[in-house]
Amino acid sequence: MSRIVTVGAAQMGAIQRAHSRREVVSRMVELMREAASHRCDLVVFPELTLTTFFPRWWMESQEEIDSFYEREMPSNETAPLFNESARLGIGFSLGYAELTPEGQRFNTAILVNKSAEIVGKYRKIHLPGHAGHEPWRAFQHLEKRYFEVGDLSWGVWNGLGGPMGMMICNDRRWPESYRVMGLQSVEMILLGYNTPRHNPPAPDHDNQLVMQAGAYQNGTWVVGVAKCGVEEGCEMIGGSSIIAPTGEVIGQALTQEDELVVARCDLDLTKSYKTTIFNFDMHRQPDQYRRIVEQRGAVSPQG
Ligand code: CDT
Repeated sequence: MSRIVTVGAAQMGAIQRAHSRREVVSRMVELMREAASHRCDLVVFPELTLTTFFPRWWMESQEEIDSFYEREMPSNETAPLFNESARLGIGFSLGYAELTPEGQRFNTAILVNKSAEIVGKYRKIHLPGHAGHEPWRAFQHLEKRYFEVGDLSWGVWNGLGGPMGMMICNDRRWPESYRVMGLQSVEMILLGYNTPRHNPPAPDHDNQLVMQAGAYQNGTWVVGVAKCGVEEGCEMIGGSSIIAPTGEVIGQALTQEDELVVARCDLDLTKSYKTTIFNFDMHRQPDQYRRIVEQRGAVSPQG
């Protein structure tokens, strides 16, 4: 049985506030068709794909805030994606703002198999930015206002050719995100991002290095997919990348627009890492890592 998974990183260009979900979904269906024509097993869409990146605005009207969330998945507006997935026999992952029947709000990603069934769900854990209005910023980053911390940890699921997991945007900067999945033998991590070129407090932070490190240190493929371009005056980075377990970038988007990057990923490439230098069972020393789960912030050395 083949261990090759052909993946399409479906980078999306800017989505303005005036763009309807129907317009966005039709762009996504185009990318899905292109992926199918390249015989992709699955196609990966960005974080919060269906609307503009709304946490850039301080909003007070609940009705206005609610307009950015999905109450059901699939819905009338997103059904074409699921229909096309089933018709073409292609899986996908999709990020969206989730409003649960209990009124909880999460920054969510789902994994959908080739029969258009949702097989996995992840809710973003590392929410960046701030919760209060900070008018000095050129734009807000209010994920801490609009979302709760995810409550599902990081799962790993079979069903698309090998064990796959998801993380979302800022998670990619944190080694814990990768390692929780590494400990479940993940072989491909799918992640979407919306990253402003300039985060006002720290405009110089690197993007790709973290994904390369996470891939190598856990012996896994990583597929990082941007929503990019100039959205409502805010420039967001592209550079969607497919990264091998070697840590090498083997495919990368060149534009800041809708663009599909395709790679044939041999999941068996993960093996030499997982069975030698990163044989976790042989080499990890969890007793010595207690501080990681027992402490949140950094302390200073005594004396
Ligand atoms: N969407 C998201 O998580 N973006 C963050 C930007 C941080 S700037 C406050 C990122 O880590 O790319």
